[in-house]
Amino acid sequence: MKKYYIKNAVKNIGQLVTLKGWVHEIRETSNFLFIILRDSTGKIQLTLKKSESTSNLVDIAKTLHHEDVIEVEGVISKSNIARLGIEMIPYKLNIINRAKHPLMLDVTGKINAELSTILDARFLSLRRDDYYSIFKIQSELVKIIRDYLYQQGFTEIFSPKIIKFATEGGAELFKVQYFDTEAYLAQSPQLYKEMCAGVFEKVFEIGQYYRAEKSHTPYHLSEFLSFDVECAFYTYNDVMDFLESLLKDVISNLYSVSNEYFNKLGVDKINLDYKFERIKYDEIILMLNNYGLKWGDDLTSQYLKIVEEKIGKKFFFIIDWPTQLKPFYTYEHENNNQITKSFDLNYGSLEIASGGERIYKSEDLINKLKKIGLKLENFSIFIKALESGSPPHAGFGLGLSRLLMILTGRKNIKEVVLFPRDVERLIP
Ligand code: AMO
Repeated sequence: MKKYYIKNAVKNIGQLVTLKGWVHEIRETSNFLFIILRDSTGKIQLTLKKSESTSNLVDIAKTLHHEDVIEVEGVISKSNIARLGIEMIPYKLNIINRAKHPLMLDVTGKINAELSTILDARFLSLRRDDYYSIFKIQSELVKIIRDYLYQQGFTEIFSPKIIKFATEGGAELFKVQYFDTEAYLAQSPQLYKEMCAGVFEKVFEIGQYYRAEKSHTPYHLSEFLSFDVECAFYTYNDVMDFLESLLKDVISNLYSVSNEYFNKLGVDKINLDYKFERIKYDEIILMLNNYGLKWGDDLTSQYLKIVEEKIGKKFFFIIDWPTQLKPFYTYEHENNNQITKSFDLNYGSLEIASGGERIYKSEDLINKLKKIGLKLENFSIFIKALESGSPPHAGFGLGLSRLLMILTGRKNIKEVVLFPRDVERLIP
């Protein structure tokens, strides 16, 4: 049976329709009973005039509570007082399923709740206008990214999430029992996207990855949503050009498609009308030379906050990182093996992506693995792939939820993840 959605009601003034949804709010005056009915497409006021409605209908309506699931039949009419300018005058009301009270959370958003309650009661907090808007924006964001990449000739890939060897550092791995052997949850699709770029040339993946990081920051999760790209015959400068135009295009498209949701959130649109600066790691060290940072140190968030104060809250790349700070697969500069052809993309102090040019010659990779003490046999299949006609290639991984945080003006990544996973949270 086809469902009739509230968003279409406005086109059907004077018609008799059946609506199904949730009781969002109830208000009673001496002459009227007003129910705000909500479905996934919007809200509409049901107006019951106590003297006119059949008493049976009013009696049923008086037993309703927030979040009861109901079905109403009635006529859509224009209204001078109802929000949206329309209302329904019901003549039939059926209760499909009652919600058990007290509910874990107030869905109207009038009573604020702690983040932990919001996350425990996700099935309810998603019904609030703000969280509903965030995840509608996320859905559009992913669709726009996919459309953009398909238009540009990319192939979407799906790499395994259960793997045998680490790619992004051994300390952050979740171990899983895999039949009678040990396996790990993938930290990124790194080596798989590289192997696929050796065939399809331009590949991407949007998927969840796992880091057993015991971090308690507002930007780290143990399961995070990553948007990965890898392109054969691209340099790291090509990839930065590509990432910059992708973000500019995607975000401006998102603002127009999801305007209604950004308005509901009341957040300002971020300005993208500038060239993303490419600042060398060395220049950042110089910029911070009064703060005790020395060459080779990682740029932790305390330092990045100082950089943000100096250059402002905007997108910029930090390029040419010291070799020891980047993963083993990152290419070093030909004329200086202390630095790599790598970058991070930041929005102010928050890193949202990192990437670079990859080692594509097997002998270079073998030397690198030996130099840093990683076991060659763990990478034997990847080395074979590099020996089988591997093109030069470059790519990036972008934390989609970090981008969503920036776009929706949220301070904690958990707000923009449906069912986040961190050190303390495994349920729901
Ligand atoms: P990296 O480890 O820097 O690079 O990850 C890429 C981006 O993913 C996001 N991110 C996270 N988001 C939330 N919680 C986490 N625990 C978390 N860890 C990472 C960040 C980060 O910039 N293979 C490389 C990418 C590449 O070179 O293609 C990689 O994984 O936004």
